[in-house]
Amino acid sequence: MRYRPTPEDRFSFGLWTVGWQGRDPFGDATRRALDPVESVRRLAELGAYGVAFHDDDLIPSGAPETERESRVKRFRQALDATGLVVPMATTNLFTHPVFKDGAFTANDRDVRRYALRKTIRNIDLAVELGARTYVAWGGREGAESGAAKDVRSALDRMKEAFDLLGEYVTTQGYELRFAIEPKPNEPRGDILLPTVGHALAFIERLERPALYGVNPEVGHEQMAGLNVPHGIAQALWADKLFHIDLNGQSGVKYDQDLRFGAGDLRSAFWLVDLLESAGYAGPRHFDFKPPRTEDLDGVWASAAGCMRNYLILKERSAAFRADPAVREALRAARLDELARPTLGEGESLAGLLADRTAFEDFDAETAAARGMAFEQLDQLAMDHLLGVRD
Ligand SMILES: [Mn+2]
Repeated sequence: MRYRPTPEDRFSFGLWTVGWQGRDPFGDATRRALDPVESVRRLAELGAYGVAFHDDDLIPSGAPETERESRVKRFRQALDATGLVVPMATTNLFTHPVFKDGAFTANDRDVRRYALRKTIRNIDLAVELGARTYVAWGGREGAESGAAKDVRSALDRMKEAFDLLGEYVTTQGYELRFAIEPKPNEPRGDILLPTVGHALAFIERLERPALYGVNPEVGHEQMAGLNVPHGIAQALWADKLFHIDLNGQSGVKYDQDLRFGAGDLRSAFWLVDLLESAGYAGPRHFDFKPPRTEDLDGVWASAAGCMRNYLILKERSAAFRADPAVREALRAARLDELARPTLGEGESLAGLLADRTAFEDFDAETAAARGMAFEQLDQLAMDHLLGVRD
């Protein structure tokens, strides 16, 4: 069947996505709680290959050790029975009121120490279940007012936390890398490390930068008004795209977490085109929330829609790249020129400075008059996206 997902597509879902009960700031839950075992079974049936979890998705906060063990055992049995894997896990550092001022950057030192211990405890479980990526979304690392958070001190504490986590996985010999997830706001008024660019710059200040990458979420970058494929491309360029959260968002507004392909469809098309052409090998992870209007049938329809839309866009992108008219349009738009180094082979800065054709004799008026032919190229993309190109 066309657009039928298989484990080779590496689609994964968080337990918190299909398991979201529809509680929002204005209304109560509209759906019953889902047993993680049921989610694993349904996701496997739909063609997913992986499932991700926060510690608290699997084990309620404060549960006694015996309950923890039995819940982990049931979950592991469901994984074994379905063949689903756990590529990634993360920590809930935002639901319990103790995290109201953040976790790694909470002003209260005892809260920071508790957050680190909670994270390390779940890292052990993540590794035990086979995860190779540990996502860090601080959630409430931020502020609503100016003097409440000394951002430079908070970044010192954030660095301290990540350096300690890096030391922990290194000394344990774990093959686990961290993926920092940026978000500009919500639930805090402003959140630290708000965009992919902020996170990439932060990582270079850590003691073991190779251990850390980013986990960009489509909607989060759009909430900041940014071009998602551009941010992802820079993460790929820096060799830091360790994981990705795919979903849908319509512009700068609250975090919509729509299914992938809903919201900004053109951005989704260029994102799939980028991931596939760059050879991104990690999980295609969906971090979405089936709208609270839906019953459980709607939840599974929404999850299936995420994967179906990815596969449709993958097919559309491949058709776009294979079209001879597109190849010609790419040449007309001089993408081949962009791929050429600005200096000639073996040429040095001195060569550039000595080259009169580069400046003194350069005819800027003629160069300025050249059309870039981008509109024709973009219309071809539109035709392929809409499926109207023969
Ligand atoms: Mn989101």
